[in-house]
Amino acid sequence: MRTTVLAGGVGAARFLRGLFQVVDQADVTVIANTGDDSVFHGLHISPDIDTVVYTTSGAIDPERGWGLADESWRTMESLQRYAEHGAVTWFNLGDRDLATHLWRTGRLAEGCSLTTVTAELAAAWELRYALLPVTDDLLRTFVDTAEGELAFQEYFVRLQHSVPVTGVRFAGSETARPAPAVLDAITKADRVVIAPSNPLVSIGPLLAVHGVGDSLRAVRRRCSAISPIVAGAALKGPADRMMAELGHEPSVVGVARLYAPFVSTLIIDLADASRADEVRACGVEVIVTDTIMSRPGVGATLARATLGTHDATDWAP
Ligand code: FO1
Repeated sequence: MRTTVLAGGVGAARFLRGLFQVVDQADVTVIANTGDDSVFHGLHISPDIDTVVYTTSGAIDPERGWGLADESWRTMESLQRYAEHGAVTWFNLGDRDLATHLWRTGRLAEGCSLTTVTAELAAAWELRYALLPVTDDLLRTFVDTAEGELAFQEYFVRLQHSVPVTGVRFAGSETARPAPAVLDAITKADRVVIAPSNPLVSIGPLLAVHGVGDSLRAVRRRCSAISPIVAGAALKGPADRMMAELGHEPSVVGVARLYAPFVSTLIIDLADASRADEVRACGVEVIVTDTIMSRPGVGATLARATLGTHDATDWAP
């Protein structure tokens, strides 16, 4: 049984940790968002890929949800010296984490694809699942705000996602091709899961890459999604506010409307049980279960419930 997971950052990484308690890593492919990628100090940072790698290898800082545990910040302290000359000091790169960005940037400069260096990183962290960036080409998320158009990390980290968003754009999506193994990973999987990530800026960039949305549509019967919105609120990050700001109801019903073309089942939290019929009215089956993974054991239970939906599904597309 091959499982493919479409992933953003923290929520997806926590879901994967639960999934790997239930299925063999070797039977899983993860397609990661690269719209959050940025270049700081000449280094290529892939936050969602790294969050998935660090979380599933057990090295993540559990409080922050990004970066490594037991981190030190000497380089960032030293960088302050250059701040008045324009050095970016609001995006924090830990001393240990920097090794990942140095390695990635060096390999890309040697001509390696992001797919290759991501596979090398996953192997170096002793991960046995296939981790694929959605594309090897340039794909960058920008958001429209009252301060003008901002690169995603400017909005998310520098402004702490505190400003209203009036639009989202995925630069490069017109020409970005899916990375080599991505479309096969979707169409040949026995089940596809959209992880509990921000539908607009974590899953949105994946769907914007040519062929990804069409491939999901073609296997919709085998696709499910986990709502990142519980009782009208995002568990982490600005997904709820952003949905409201961009005209989507910030609820499981809003998530169902966004995902209905791509998934046949939505997994929603117990807190949203009363809205199950409204989700069904969007043409999507519903599974109600505990989805709040900060509680021990919930990740595995959620993974089991998610995969169970597929066992009960007629797999013909
Ligand atoms: N998030 C922050 O809130 N502040 C940071 O300084 C920060 C640095 C950072 C460095 C490397 C990395 O892989 C992730 C980092 N993140 C930071 C998280 C990242 O901005 C977001 O979690 C994602 O882009 C949204 O999924």
